[in-house]
Amino acid sequence: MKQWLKTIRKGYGKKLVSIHAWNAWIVVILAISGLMLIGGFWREALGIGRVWLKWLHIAVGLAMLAPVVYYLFLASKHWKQLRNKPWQKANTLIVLALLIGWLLSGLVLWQFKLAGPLWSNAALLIHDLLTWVGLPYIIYHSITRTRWLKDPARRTIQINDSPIQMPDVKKTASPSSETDESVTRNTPAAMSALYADRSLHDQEVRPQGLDGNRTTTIEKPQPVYTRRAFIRSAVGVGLAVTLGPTFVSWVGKNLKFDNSIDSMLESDPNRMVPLPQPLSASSPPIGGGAEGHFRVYTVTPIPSFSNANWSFRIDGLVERAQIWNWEQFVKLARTVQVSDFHCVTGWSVYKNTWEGIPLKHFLEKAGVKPGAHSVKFYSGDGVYTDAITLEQARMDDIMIAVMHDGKPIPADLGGPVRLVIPQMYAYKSVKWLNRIEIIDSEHIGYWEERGYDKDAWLSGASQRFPNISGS
Ligand SMILES: Nc1nc2c(c(=O)[nH]1)N[C@H]1C(S)=C(S)[C@@H](COP(=O)(O)O)O[C@H]1N2
Ligand SMILES: [Mo]
Repeated sequence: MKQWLKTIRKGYGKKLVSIHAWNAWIVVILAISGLMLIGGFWREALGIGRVWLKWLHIAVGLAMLAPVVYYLFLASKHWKQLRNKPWQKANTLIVLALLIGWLLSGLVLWQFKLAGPLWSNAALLIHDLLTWVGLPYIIYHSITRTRWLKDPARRTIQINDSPIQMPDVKKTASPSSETDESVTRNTPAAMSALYADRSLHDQEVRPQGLDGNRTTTIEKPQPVYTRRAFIRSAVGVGLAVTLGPTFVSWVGKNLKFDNSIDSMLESDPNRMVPLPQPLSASSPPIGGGAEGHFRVYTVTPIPSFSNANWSFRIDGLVERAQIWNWEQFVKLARTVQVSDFHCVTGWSVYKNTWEGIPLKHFLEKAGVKPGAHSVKFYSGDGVYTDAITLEQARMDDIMIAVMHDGKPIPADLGGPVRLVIPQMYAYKSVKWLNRIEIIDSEHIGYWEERGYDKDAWLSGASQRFPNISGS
């Protein structure tokens, strides 16, 4: 074991450098793919590519295990090198905590079915939080530390300035001490695509005293400090402007500032008349009010409807195909039920009080013909579809929902009418539902065509509330 550790630590400085460089690239790939996975824009634009991107993100995320574990073997030695460098120590700890936090929460998100919704929720929150705190931190550090931001003219002077340069270069040549030193200095800057380049030219950079806390050999008085200060603040402002709004909206969503369903309703583009009136079980909602926040997911621009362009129909293998306009549809008898809502990406909304028409009622009214195999659901967005088997469709708690917690469903969340299948992951719950078709074969839904599991059963989640019939 000791012998083995020794072999591992051999060439310690160089190893740290290459760990750092590898890790920098891994973080770059993870950051880009991760941000694309979060972004609503890319959700729309990528289509099937999103599923590949997700696998790439997972695979590269797992690959991050290698440099992190490798580093942990070298950590004690590295730590000694950092003795007198509290800032670098703090920095190393922060970066390590970030990487390990991302790794662990990412593992849970990857295995969301095993983990169950509670763990996935926590993991997603942590994963996001680390991203919005950690990513700006890492970007800031790598940018303010990369060489291309420094004055090239000055660099040239340094290189040609042999009397100054000499002692350093010599030091570099001595194997253990210098390599370790340079690494110590570089490690904290967690990510930099240019890192490898930087370490190559390490000795020319050295005298510039990159870190305030580093005691360097000779330092010429330079106006560059103000320049660097300028660049730092410019980068800071740039980051604040670009990442800030997303961060703020993320905080807002999670701390319930503004993405309340009420505010969605206030600016709701749907114009349905009359509005549905809640049953007594809906208002106040028997579930006590939903806990958690819906993330608005859509693969198309959010459609909007009015009485003029909305209708609802059931057709296909049925005895009595039927079509309703809105005035007729709001008169259909509704029931109320409470259920949890789980997305495969890790978030959930608990205790939703839905009011609507059980799917079963539609099937009975229409009369399913023999030979029917599946029930296909169409979205009014013209793109999204999904299906379940006829047997599944007979479950009591599948609902064509019209109201949520006693209010109309806003367009953002699939209103005026959306499907709710409480015992399956939410990608089955088609938004802007406007057509049910009974078909004689199976149908592969939008996300299933793009890699999602056809089997969307919630395993970890047991229904916490029995179905409740409205009155
Ligand atoms: N028409 C349509 N329905 C949809 C989706 C969609 O993109 N378009 N996304 C599904 C997914 S993956 C989830 S998690 C839920 C999200 O519902 P919400 O946007 O109301 O939070 O809607 C489902 N139904
Ligand atoms: Mo989802």
